[in-house]
Amino acid sequence: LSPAIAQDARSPSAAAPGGDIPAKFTPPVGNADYDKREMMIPMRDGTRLYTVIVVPKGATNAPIVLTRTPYDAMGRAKRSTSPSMLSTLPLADEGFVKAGYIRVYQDVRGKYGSEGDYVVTRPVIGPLNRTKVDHVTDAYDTIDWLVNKANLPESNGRVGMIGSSYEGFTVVMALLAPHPALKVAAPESPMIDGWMGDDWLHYGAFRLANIAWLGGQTGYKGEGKAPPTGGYDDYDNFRTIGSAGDWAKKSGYDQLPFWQRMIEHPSYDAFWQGQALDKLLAANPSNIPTIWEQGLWDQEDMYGAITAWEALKAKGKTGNNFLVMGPWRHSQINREGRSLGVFQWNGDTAAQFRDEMVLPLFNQYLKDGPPVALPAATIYNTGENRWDRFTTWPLACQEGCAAPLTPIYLQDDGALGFDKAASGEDSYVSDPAKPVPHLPRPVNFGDGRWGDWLVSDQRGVDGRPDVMTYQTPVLTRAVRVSGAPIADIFAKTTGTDGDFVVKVIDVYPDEVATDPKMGGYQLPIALDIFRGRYRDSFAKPSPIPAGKVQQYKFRLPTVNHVFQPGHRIMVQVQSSLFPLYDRNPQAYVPNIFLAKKSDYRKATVTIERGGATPSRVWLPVVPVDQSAAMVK
Ligand code: PG9
Repeated sequence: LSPAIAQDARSPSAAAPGGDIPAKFTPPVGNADYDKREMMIPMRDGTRLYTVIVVPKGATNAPIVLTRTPYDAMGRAKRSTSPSMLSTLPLADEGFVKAGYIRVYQDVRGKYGSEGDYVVTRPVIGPLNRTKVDHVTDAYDTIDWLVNKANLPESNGRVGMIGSSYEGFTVVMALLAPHPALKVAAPESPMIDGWMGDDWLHYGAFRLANIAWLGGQTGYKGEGKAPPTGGYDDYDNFRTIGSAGDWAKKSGYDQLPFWQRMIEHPSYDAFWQGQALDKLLAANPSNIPTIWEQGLWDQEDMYGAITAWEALKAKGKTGNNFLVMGPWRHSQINREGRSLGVFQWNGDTAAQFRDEMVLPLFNQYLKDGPPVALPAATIYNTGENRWDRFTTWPLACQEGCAAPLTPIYLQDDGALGFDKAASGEDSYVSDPAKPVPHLPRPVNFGDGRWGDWLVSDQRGVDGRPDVMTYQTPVLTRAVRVSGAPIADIFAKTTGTDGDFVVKVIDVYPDEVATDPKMGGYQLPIALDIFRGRYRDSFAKPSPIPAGKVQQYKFRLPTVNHVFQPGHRIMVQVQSSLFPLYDRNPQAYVPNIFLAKKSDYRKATVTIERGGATPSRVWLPVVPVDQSAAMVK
C-alpha cells in the first residue's frame, strides 16, 4: 500500500465513499434522432404513473401510440441503447417509428416505476373493485395528459393504443369509456375471460402452466421476479404434490392475495363473469375502429380476441371492427412470424400484420392517411399457407351462417366419418397417477417448448391406452373447415367427475417427398379441455352420475384450414392434459383447487358411438373454393 494513498482517503486514487456505482448514470446518447422523456403522469386520485415518451427529434403534429404494461415500460422501450429511435424501440414499433409516431409506454399502477397498488387485471370499478380507479380511468387520464399541448407540444392530439396479452387487456379496458382523443385500437391476444379460455382456466380446468406468472407478478413490489420453484420435470413436480392448492402452499403462493381470491372462485361465478371483457364490451360497445388480433395456436390467450370481436359484431359493430387471426403462438405478433415449430409460413406473417393491416389503419385515423379497406376478418389459411380476407366470418356455424356445422362421427375400430355408426363404445382407464402429458417428458415450463407446444406432433401420445384416436381414410379430395368446431362427446364414467380433452388433428401423409420427417405428422388444428362438472352449468357445477351417459359439448378454437388430399382428419379424446392443466380427481369434491391426495381416483371412461348418443365433432365444413366470400 502506498503510504501517500493510505494517508489521504480523499485522494482521487482512493475509492469514493458509497462505492463505484453512482446513484444515477446517464451516458449521452450522442446525436440521437429522438428524445426519450421519463414522466410521472398524475391520475385523478393523485397516483403518478411512470411513463416513457419517445419523441422523434423535430416532430410536430405527430400522432401518439400508447401501450400500458405490467412488464416494465422502461425495458419495453429499450431494445438497445442507440442514438437511433428505430434501433431503440422494439421490432414491433419499426413501422410506427418510420412513420414519425410518438411512442409511449407506461407502467400500470403498482408496477415498476409507477406509484399505487397493483391488482392483477384490476377489474372495472364496481363490486370487484371498490376503489375509484381502474384501467378505464387510468387510460383516460393518461391520454388526457398526453394530448395536452402543454405536456407534449409535438403531438397532434390523437392517440392509438396497442398491446398484446396483458397489454391487450389494458387496450380493451380503455375502450369501455374511451377518451375522445383515442381514435383507434389494436388489442392483440388480449386477456378477455380468464375462466372460459384465457390464461387461468379453460372451461373450468386450471392452467398450472400459468401459476409461476403470479409469483413473478405479485410476489414483490415494483420490479417482478419469479420465486424459486422445485425440480426440473414439472410433470413430476405437480403430480407428486397433489392439487394446485397443495403446490401453492408448498411454494408460498397461498400468501398471495390473487391466488386466495382465485381459489375462492373455482366456478364461473360473479367474480369471473364480472371481469369478462366481452360481456362488458357488449354492454358498452365503442365506436372506435378496432383491429383484434389472435394467434391460431395461441397457447395463452386463445379465447379472447375472437370472442370480443364476435360480441361487438353482435352489437352491430361491423364497419369498424376487424378480426385478424394468424399462424402464431402467443404474442408472436411482436416478433418474426415466418414459422411456428416445424411449420414455415409464406413470409413474415407477423410483419405483414403490422405493416399491411395495423399501420395503415392507425395512419388512417391518426394521420388522415388514405382509407384502408380492411375486410371483416383476415384469417390465415393454415392448410394452403396464405391469408384469406373474408367479408363475413365464420363461414359455417350452428346458427346464422351461410352454412351449418357438419358432424363427423367417432366410429368403430378407430374410424372417423360423416356417417353415424349404429352403436358402440370405447373404454379407457384415466389414472390421475399417470396423466396424459401435453408434451413428451420431461416437461419443464421454461424449457423453450411452451411457445410452440400447440403445433407439436400428437404421435407423442397417440397409442397410449388412455388416448382414443379416430381417423378418416386418406382423403381423396380437399376438405375445408372455416369456423369454430364444436366437440360433442357422449360418455359415461365410473367416477363422479372427469375432464374431456378433444383434439381435431390434420394427419400428414405417411410419406412427404419434400420433407420426409413430416411423414405421418399429427398436427392439432384445434384442441381444448372441458371440466365435466360444468356440463350443465358453468356457474353451478354438479357431480357426474357414475355410470350414466352424459353429454359434454363445448366450442373448440377457431380454424381456417384445408385438409389436403392424401391427408386424414383425426380426432383424439382423452381425460387429462398435464401438467398444463391440473388433474381432475375424478371423485367429485367441492373445490378441485383444494382436493386432497386421497381424492384422486382412477376412473373407467366410456365413449359412446352411434344411436342416440353419437359422439362427434361438429366441423365447419364448407366448399374449398370460398372466393365469393372473400375480398380480393
Ligand atoms: N398471458 C399473460 C397474462 C395476461 C393476463 C393475465 C395473466 C397472464 C401475458 O402474456 O401477459
